[in-house]
Order: sequence, then C-alpha cells, then structure tokens
Amino acid sequence: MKTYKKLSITLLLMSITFFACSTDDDENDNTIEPPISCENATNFIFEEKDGLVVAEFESINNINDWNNENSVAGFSGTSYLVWKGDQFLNAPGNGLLTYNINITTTGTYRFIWRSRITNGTSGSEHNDSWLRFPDASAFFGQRNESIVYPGDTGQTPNPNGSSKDGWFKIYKSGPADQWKWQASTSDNDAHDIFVTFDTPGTYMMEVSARSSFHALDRFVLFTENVSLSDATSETAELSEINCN
Ligand SMILES: [Ca+2]
Repeated sequence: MKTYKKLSITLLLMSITFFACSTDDDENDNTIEPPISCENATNFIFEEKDGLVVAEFESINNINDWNNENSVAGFSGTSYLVWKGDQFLNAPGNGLLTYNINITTTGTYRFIWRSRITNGTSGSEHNDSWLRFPDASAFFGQRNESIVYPGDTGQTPNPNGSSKDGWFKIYKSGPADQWKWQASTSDNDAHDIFVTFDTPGTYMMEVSARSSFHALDRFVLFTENVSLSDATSETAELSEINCN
C-alpha cells in the first residue's frame, strides 16, 4: 500500500515537471529582450547623428501585440517584429509602435525600412504596414516631380490606394522570399518616402499594423548628405538610444 502511494506521488511530480517544461517551450518565440530597457517606454529615444538614424524595429520596449521573432533568417540585429493579428487594410492605428527620435540636424530625411513577407509566395500580399510622423514639419511621398501627401491632412494630391488620418501605406514589391530595403507609397506608382524636421527636437514616428505576416527588421532616416548605400549598409552604426 505504502509503495503504491509513493509511486503515485512520483508520477504526479513527473507530470507537473513535464507540464512546466512544455509551457516554457511554447513561450520561447516571444521572449527576446530589447537591448536596453527604459522605465517609461515613452522616454525611449533614438539619437540622430550627422543626418542619419539607424534603428532595429525590435529595440523598443513596448511592441504592443506584434510578435518579436527570429525564425526567418537574414534579419539584422537580434530579431524582427511581425504582425500576426487581424488585417487593418483601411484602419491605421492598430498595433501601434512608437519610435521617438531626437533630431539635431534639421532638414529633409528619406525614410526606408527593411521588411519581408513571411507567409505564402505572392509578392503583393502581406507586404505592407502603416507609417506616420504626426509632429514632423512635412511628410510626403516623391517620385521625380510628383509629390503625394497622406490622406485627411488637407494636403493634396493623395496616393493611389489606402491612406488615412495622416498615415501612408508603406509597401515593398518583388519576390516574397527575401528581406528588402524598400519603402514605397501609392499603388502601382511607387513614391519614395520623405519627412522634414524644421527645428531640432524630439519627433514621433508611428508604425501600425495593416497586412498580417508583414515583418519589419530595421529602418533608416537619412539626409541628402548620406548615401543610400551607406545608410542601408550592414555595417552602419546603430543610433544611440537614451532613456530621458
Ligand atoms: Ca532587426
């Protein structure tokens, strides 16, 4: 009788241990820590230097409902952020990511992100997210002489396709199975993205979910004094991050 009781307790303990281990395994994907942690997430600031900002999307503290993953190879930094929730094709502001940037070199910067499609083989599905600079002096898309402004800002013309409440839909084109530096707006009429900061200070960059399975790796902002290849180089130095 005693031996039977002992065996039962042993089996119970083994079950608990097994269950605890299984739970740990399931949580591995979403536990990648950012490089530094600020007590107040809104005080997390990227420092522009010599007309260049280089930042990993995964480096902020509050990633809302995005997933922080590292299973699709070829990313830079420690991981990438991918949206796996509902699609918000005409409703920006969901799954909000905020990047505060301290600008000392005033002027117009080009913006590009490095992103990837992580579901299926189509190059035109799961290939976009929303972007907004709500307190910048200007935020626009440009292709040669053509300029477009985000919808609902009172400025025209607006891009082809979705744009709302000052947000641009930012997409990549080309094959689905590769990370790519590209940030375009206006459907079938790709305009590059620019943002102007007229005075030194801290500005907000906002990203929100649009297509599911769009993965964001790294972004850069650079003035005309910095080349595209230098800004997007693998060896470009990451911007300093401060907690103010
Ligand atoms: Ca990254």
